Parts: sequence; structure tokens; C-alpha cells
Amino acid sequence: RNKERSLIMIKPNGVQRGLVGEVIKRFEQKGFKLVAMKFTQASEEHMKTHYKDLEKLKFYPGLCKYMSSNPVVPMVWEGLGVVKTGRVMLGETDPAKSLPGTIRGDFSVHIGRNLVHGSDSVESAKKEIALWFKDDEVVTYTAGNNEWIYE
Ligand code: YYY
Ligand code: MG
Repeated sequence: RNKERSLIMIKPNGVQRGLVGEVIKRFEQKGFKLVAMKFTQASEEHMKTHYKDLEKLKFYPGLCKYMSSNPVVPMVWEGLGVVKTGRVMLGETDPAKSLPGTIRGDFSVHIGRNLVHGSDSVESAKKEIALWFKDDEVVTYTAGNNEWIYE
């Protein structure tokens, strides 16, 4: 219960613009639990696997090149409905359609520089988490605030 997980990843421009703390802060303050995180520069091959579902689309090569051009911060966040709610917190894929109050709505303008990735289903979250983290890099622990977040 409350163990759903999502891969949330700060993209290269989020790192370069100094928004790592801002993104983490929002997920922490919401009440989700951080269970894995790394700071890493991925290979283009790794990004091609991550975005495999999009390989037919015209922006795919540029996207994979961009995502591997600079460091990223992949994280695993855990909690009730975190996949869906995480996407709500991110905003729409196109920042122009993202409301203020969302991460993309507040801090980005262009679809190709929308700052942060979030898994789009529980199933793809599982795949993405396995791609970015070894089993023992995802940490099981009890958050001290648990009883103050869940009834
Ligand atoms: O899941 P989400 O990141 O919101 O969008 P996807 O449709 O999975 O596309 C992944 C990624 O590709 C998106 O975050 C920006 C980029 N992209 C783009 O550059 N141009 C598009 N027309 C659509 C997506
Ligand atoms: Mg997606």
C-alpha cells in the first residue's frame, strides 16, 4: 500500500538552470518519498532505450542526443498515486499548455526543453526504474513523516 513508484528525472537544462533543488522540494513537500537518486551523464544509447517508444517520431534522435549531452538527475519517488500525481505536478508535455503551479508551467517555455521527465504509467515506471537503477540502489526505509501523510 502506498508503494507505487515513478521515475522522475531532471533533464540537462534543469541541472544547468539550477532547478534540481526546486524539483526535489516539490516532491518532498507533496509528501512523496525519495527512494533512489543519482547524478549522472547518460550515453546516447541509454537514452535511446529510455525513449524507445518514441523511436518512430522525428524528434527522437535530437531528443536522445540532447538528453545525453549533459548530466541528468534520475530519481525514484514512491507514494499513493505517484505516477499520475507526478505527471500532474510536472504539467503538460508542452509547457505552453502547462498551468502555472506545475513545474513545466512555472519554469519552461519550449516543448523540447520541458525540464523534467515523469513516467506515464505504472508499467512504464517499472521498466524505466529498472533501466536507471540496480535493485539494490532503490532503498527501502520507513519515512518518519509517514503517519502524518497517510491515514
Ligand atoms: O511524457 P512526456 O515527457 O510528457 O512526453 P513524451 O510524449 O513522452 O515525449 C518525450 C519528450 O520528447 C518530451 O518530454 C519532450 C520531447 N518532445 C519534443 O521534443 N517534441 C515533441 N513534439 C514531443 C515531445
Ligand atoms: Mg513520456
